Amino acid sequence: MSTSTPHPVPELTEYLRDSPSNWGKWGPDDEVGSLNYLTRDEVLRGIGHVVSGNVVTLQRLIGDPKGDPVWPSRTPAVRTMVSDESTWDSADAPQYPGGAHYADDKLEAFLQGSTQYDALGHAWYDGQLWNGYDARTTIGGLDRASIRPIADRGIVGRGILLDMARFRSKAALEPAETFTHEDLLACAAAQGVTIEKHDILIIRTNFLQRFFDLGDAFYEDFCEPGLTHSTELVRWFHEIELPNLVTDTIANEVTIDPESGIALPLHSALMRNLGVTLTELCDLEALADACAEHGQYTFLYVAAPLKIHGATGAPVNPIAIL
Ligand code: UVW
Repeated sequence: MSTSTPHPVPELTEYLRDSPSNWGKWGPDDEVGSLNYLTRDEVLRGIGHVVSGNVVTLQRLIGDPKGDPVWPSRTPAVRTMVSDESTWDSADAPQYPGGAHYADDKLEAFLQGSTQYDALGHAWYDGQLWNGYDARTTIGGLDRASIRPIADRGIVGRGILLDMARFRSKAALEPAETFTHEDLLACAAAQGVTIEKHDILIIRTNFLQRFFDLGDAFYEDFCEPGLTHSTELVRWFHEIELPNLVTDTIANEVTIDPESGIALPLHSALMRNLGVTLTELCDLEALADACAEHGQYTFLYVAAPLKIHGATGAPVNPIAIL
């Protein structure tokens, strides 16, 4: 990963001192943060944007024969066959009345290793998670702000696709290429849509096409493109009461902030401080094509991450209904 910076890197505690916070807004026991903005009215608002009934799934294939892109310290999921027809070549094979055979398999996977929802307790600084929970509640499994309350709730609302790659007339954004909330607004205007309060923001970069084009060289000087931190950007997210940020990159923001040199500062400013839920590693290609074909960039967005006790995140196959 590229970590060279022109000056000493500030600590997040100092860097985000004046950053907005939603701690306490939904009570001392809240574990879903800004998803609280997705009320029943927001579900109905999302349904109001269904035009043709075209259903597009947004999950990346797990166990893709062409490879699974992952954050550099993680490894792709491994699926192992436990039983198949060859099992019955053995005299020890289980025998069921009637003679049925079956196939079984299992998956060993990082919960953040493919399309996933991050729990609000997934990332923190200064010894405290979302809503002020003690970071030591993460030891051995998340006692607070795990994925479970988010999975119990589900995520439904109006989705809006911002196709940054197409807006910049590129097949895909470049490594370390950045954009701001002003760029998102300009992209929306070019698409003929307006970002509204409580929208679920879905940003396409198509950066992961480079993984499939380059193979292992993809990880050299690893720095994904994405949103860059500024206090103005965080205030904008706060003002529009954004519940959920969804991208097709591994970590939702530029890997190393070019100005401060901090790694993933928006994980702290948005997830830890505002309670914004992050959804990563989506495959937005079919959605982008459908949106461009019909000039329709808003739709119903539905996601149900898996319910896993104490987990830091969970796989998901989000759905856009246009
Ligand atoms: C990291 O935790 C590094 O990234 P993500 O939020 O993508 O899981």
